[in-house]
Amino acid sequence: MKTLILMLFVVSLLYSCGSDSESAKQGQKNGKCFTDNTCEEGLYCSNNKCLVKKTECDGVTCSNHGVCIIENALPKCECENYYYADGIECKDSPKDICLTPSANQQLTFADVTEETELGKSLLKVTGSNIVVTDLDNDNWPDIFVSKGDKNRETPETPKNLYRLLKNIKGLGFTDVTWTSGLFKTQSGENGRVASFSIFADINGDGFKDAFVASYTDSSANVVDSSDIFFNNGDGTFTIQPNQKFTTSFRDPVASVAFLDYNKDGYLDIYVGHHYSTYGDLGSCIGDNLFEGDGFGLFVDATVKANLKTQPTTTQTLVSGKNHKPTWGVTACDIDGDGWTDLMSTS
Ligand SMILES: [Ca+2]
Ligand SMILES: [Ca+2]
Ligand SMILES: [Ca+2]
Ligand SMILES: [Ca+2]
Repeated sequence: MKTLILMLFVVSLLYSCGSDSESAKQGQKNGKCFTDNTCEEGLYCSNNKCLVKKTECDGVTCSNHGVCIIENALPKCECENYYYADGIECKDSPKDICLTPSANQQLTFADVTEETELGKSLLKVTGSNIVVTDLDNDNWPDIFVSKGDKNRETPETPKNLYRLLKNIKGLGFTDVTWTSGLFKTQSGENGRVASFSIFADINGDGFKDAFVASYTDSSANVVDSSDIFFNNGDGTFTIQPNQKFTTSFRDPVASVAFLDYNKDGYLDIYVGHHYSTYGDLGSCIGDNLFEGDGFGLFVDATVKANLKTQPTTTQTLVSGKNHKPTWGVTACDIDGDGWTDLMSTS
């Protein structure tokens, strides 16, 4: 009988030892983590111990610079100031949009204007505005250049006010100004006021759409609206129904920036307005922020975003809250808190 009890004790000891060694295996529940601080699927590593995930945020450290929240059933980091969320990490450098090449970067440039034929027939625009962007997603950057003029140009009356140039796989450029649809008016004619343009994918189809600005102050002979154009997916564009991007009859839009100010995933537009009558501070109408719905519709959110300025009076001049003639605007997360900031210069 004593022998049987001893045997049972040994068997039970062996069993419990075996059970302990199973649970202690690396990567398993309650075991140590693998050497790269991971565990088997469904588990996460905490203090070198593998624990069962109860929520999607378990195991998400946000690089120890933020907190994990669950949004649409997925983990997401809300990061501290000076950090931004990249997946489930909080990174400590500014987004690329705020970076410029460092001074010690050895960049060299060669003049290829003639070689690419830009110096010959293609580019006679005495342009002050240039945008380089890939309009047809062929990975070759295309060029929009404009003079910033207040007049219309048509195919029949060329004035070299603007040109859209498609990159031919690095071999040169071809003029697609009149075939692109980007210079059509609301009435469908080819040739509009196109003082400058900026590009971004407004409707999320992967192709860059355009905001074509019409700078038409009191000296302009013709008034075109500033308009949204959707990219058809091949570098041609379709004008969208007119929306008022101004609060006055004239639309002296001097500079524009796309941003997502409220982080709803839909691009918004900040529009900087110059003088309505050049030199007359009283003619300024102030900048406006327009909130986008992702489908091309924008509504004025200037007041809602506390960006409203006032007509020029002695009081508003002193407080600095008067409408000013804006020359340039830009949008960028200056302080790295994840919220895009604005700069408007006058
Ligand atoms: Ca291209
Ligand atoms: Ca698009
Ligand atoms: Ca938005
Ligand atoms: Ca910010």
